[in-house]
Amino acid sequence: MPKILVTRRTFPESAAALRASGAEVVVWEDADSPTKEGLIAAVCDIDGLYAHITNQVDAEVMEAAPNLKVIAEFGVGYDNIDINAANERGIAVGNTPDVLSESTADEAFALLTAMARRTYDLPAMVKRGEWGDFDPLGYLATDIHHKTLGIVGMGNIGSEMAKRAAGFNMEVLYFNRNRREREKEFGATYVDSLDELLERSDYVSLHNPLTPETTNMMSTDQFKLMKKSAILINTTRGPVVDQEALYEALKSGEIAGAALDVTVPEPIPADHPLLTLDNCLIMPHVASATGDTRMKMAMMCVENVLAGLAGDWPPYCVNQAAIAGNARLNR
Ligand code: 8YV
Repeated sequence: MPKILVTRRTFPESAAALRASGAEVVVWEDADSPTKEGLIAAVCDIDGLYAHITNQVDAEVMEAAPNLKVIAEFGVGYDNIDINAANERGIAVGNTPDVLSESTADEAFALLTAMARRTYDLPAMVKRGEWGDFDPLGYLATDIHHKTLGIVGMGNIGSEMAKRAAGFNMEVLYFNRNRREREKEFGATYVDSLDELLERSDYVSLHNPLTPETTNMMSTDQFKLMKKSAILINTTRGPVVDQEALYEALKSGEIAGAALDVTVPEPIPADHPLLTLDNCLIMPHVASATGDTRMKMAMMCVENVLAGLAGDWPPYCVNQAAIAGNARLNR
């Protein structure tokens, strides 16, 4: 009987679907994610791993799991998995693309509107009883319509962000490794450098994956290029932004504000300098966290892991070409 480890609690429906396959299913029910040592101990006899962002699935973990055939990541980003190590071992890796694009863009756009129209700070002021007399120059916000949104990374989530911006009469610029045919659907304009996008945008929203090249992609020089009135939105991965440089940029007024769904580390400690700033809004990495979307993601993980156990490619496989191209591996 194949064995599957699910490293966080999951929906009853997804657990039931895994068990219905006849596999033995172990769900990590602890309040905290497994530590590295805990994960290494738990994977020794598993065939399938249903993993989450808090698991660093590296070569050491894979070495400890000689039977491992498939890893199903709960998320579209899989930077927590060492793909080269998986490729070398013929371990198929699946993720959950597309189903979370709209929810993630919804949240990114909500962060944009919260910063622009100050729904992130004024309600708390009202609750504190500090709503003063009417003042034509008081509580001023920033427009969204007819402002420029710069999207970095025009994949599925970036495209959904562009659609939302079009509905708000924004001008949309984007920077991507390749120019996208889909730009016509929402009238987005391609710029061929990040610098140009940063110089021209009133809002900059990050949607590119975390890779060695994009680590600290946004740092002191990039903040200097941005308008002093600009707002940064990050719903991708924390390490894409150099947080010390961001703190300095926000504190000195180099940029006007930032809204982050993702940080380094996660959770961000309560005494982190960014949390002392009035112009920084931080959410606890929840862009995909709606009940409907998380359920769809869970069921995609089920499909991925069960296909892998059956010896098939996971339907949402990220390393099929790499493994299939390696004659040494006889999957
Ligand atoms: C998840 C995400 O919440 O899909 C992603 O890449 O960051 C989020 O949807 C996260 O991966 C939790 O596992």
